[in-house]
Amino acid sequence: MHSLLEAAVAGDVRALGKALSVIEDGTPELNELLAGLPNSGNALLIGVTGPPGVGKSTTTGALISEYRKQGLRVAVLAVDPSSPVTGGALLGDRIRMQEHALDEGVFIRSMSSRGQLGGLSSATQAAAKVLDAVGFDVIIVETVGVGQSEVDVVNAVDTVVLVLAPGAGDGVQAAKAGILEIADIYVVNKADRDGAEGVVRELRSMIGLGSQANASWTPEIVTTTATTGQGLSDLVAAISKHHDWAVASGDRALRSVERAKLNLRRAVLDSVADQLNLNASAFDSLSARVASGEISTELAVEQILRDLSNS
Ligand SMILES: Nc1nc2c(ncn2[C@@H]2O[C@H](COP(=O)(O)OP(=O)(O)O)[C@@H](O)[C@H]2O)c(=O)[nH]1
Ligand SMILES: [Mg+2]
Repeated sequence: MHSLLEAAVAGDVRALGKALSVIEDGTPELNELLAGLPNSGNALLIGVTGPPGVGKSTTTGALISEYRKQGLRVAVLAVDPSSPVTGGALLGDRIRMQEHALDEGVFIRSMSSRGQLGGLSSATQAAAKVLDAVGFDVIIVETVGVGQSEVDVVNAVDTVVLVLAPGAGDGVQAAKAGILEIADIYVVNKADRDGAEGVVRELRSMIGLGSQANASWTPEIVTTTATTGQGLSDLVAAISKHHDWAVASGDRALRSVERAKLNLRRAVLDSVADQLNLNASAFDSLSARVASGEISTELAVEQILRDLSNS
């Protein structure tokens, strides 16, 4: 693994692909190895999320073009939380980004989570860390839909772009999934279609109603037609603006501490669960004593924690 990472950092694309597969599989040594990676933390880490069909992949493809014009190297992680195997949706995504397939400054990869502790969110963070170390300037994480897993995945990025389009109930769907509140930038795509103005209005009122967690950043609404590239330079500008704000305000640092907290909590809980499974017979007999009323649940917990710290 270590030599894989070294080769990847040195520019070996196949080694990079293999390293990302190892991340997906989630080996226990992974975290240690990742900790040794040169981490510039300079990459622009963008999450693109939103309901299926609104144009996330088309927008991502258009973003690649914009950043390539600036001479930046771009990596895309197309993340599918629902399926352990690469699904049809991701196949379509790849086709929509195919014009970039032969560009050496572009790396596109589908990702799922097969065994990673902490699930897709940590797998995505680990992959982003590797891509950053390899020297990509922009890392775009595209998710397939809206749901809790998407919320987890967007927690792994610095700037969250929520894409919506004219159509039945998209905004409502995103609101229900809890994604509306965590977006930094709203894209109303398919501006060439009727109804885009309505979505902008709907968004304005939804944003206005919700109390914004971070008052010093006012989420931007950008209107695009991803298929023609119209509005894409506005989106790039909005992303830069958010990035600059996040760095200057300390929000970027704050998010990375929040991320570490979440990962740590999850790792601790996973580790305790593993230990309980290892000591199943002791756990069973404690449970029996709680059931008979011999000891309270609270006392049993204390004993378990004491045993864990002694083991
Ligand atoms: N009319 C129109 N169609 C678009 C636009 N952007 C994407 N599409 C089309 O919408 C469909 C779904 O796009 P895709 O990028 O795969 O959506 P995703 O599921 O959110 O990734 C495709 O047929 C795109 O060509 C747009 O700005 N205008
Ligand atoms: Mg897509």
